[in-house]
Amino acid sequence: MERQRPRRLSSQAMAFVLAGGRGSRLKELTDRRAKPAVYFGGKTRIVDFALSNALNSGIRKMAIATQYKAHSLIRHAQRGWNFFRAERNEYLDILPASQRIDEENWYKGTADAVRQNIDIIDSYGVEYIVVLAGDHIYKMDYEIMLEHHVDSGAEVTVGCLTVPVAEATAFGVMDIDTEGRITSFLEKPAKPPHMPGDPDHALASMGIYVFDWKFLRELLLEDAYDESSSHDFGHDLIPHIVANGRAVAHKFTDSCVRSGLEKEAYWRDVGTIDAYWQANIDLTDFVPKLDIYDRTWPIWTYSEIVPPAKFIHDQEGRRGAAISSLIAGDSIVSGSVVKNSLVSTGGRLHSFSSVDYSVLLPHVQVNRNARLRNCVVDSGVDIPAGLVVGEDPEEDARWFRVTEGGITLITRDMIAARQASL
Ligand code: ADQ
Ligand code: ADP
Repeated sequence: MERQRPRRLSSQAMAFVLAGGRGSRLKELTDRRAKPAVYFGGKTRIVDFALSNALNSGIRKMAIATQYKAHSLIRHAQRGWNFFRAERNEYLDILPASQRIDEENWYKGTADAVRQNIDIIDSYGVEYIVVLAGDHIYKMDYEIMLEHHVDSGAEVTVGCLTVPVAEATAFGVMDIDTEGRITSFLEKPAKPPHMPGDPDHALASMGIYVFDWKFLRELLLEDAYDESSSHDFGHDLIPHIVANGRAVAHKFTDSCVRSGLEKEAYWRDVGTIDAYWQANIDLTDFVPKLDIYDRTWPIWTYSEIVPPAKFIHDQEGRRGAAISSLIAGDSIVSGSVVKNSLVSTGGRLHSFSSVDYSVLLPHVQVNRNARLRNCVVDSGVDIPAGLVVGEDPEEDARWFRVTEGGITLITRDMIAARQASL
């Protein structure tokens, strides 16, 4: 009988999570926090997916490179990801830009974020480095990607998936040969090449990479002296290895099938308000493609210890109810009806209000007679009594941000501006 390969590569690997980008297409949701710190799924934040994947894959050494508006992210990591113990050879380091060695510089690019921390990575004593983006929603077992990397003898293994050609301008797009070796790599091409025999799809990089640390270390030191380089993985390092070395593609779908994690591969960038809203609302499906209830692959987070969500009749006897919705702890739904929505921790929904197809971040208050439809409501917003959003786009656009897809983003500042004008 064939014996199972022991799970071991992850114990020789570290995860380096890139969490420095702003994610400006999320508009006012990232005015005060970096995209990885944005809440997702009622309790978690976006970065929890990459970190949980690493943890569940068996990786016990991690670093998070932060830069833009890092406070909310750092606070979250300190509160939620503080269980790594040096005594057990486990580490989680938060690496803010401009506070390293004697450099004055911020991270010039994603590769520079790794380069400026070479000494810390050296101290972990690992063979492999798994470079991750802190801003994607998906479940993935990186052990399988590490095995593929070692078995194929690649210098870099790039996670990839198929995307519609029209969307491929936002990605690194590659061609591969029959063995999966990457033969060309174009970062965000204006006219993306399609896959052979499939004019509608392109093979896109997920922006996640596995390297032998020794190999990457050398390359980063060379890159640092290259004045033509923007010190970015997608723009500089990956195309360089494709042209001069051995880069191999690791297909996300195949990886999912092998790990048995999801019935259907699910990966989202949630880079825009529309995509962010949709991925959250996807969780309200009868059988969502992304299973956050899988106890074999928990998505870990920081969460306050709070009382359970409560649903009550109001004093006039109107029922407080939620249907096809995710309601986090410390929420009170009193004489209000919630449908196909997410209410994060500490939601307070009052009588005669309704919430449909909306994503409420923590501590949102919806006062009496307010109606919300197709909204994303930022944390701490107090929705005034009687406010109706999602029924008259022109009126909504006077105060709030209405997206092309018809989703309305509401923040504290927007509500304050509206109230001040009344
Ligand atoms: P993008 O996502 O556009 O493309 P980028 O903006 O560099 O690339 O962001 C990648 C990750 O690095 C994000 O998590 C971001 O927060 C972080 N980041 C950005 N600048 C940083 C800096 N200076 N310091 C630290 N962290 C930083 C990349 C690849 C593409 C690939 C897509 C997939 O370049 O080839 O297709 O990801 O989404
Ligand atoms: P979180 O992202 O943890 O929900 P908040 O939404 O409360 O945190 O705040 C996001 C970030 O904005 C935090 O870094 C917080 O310190 C900061 N912040 C909150 N309120 C204000 C404010 N009125 N002015 C400036 N910064 C603020």
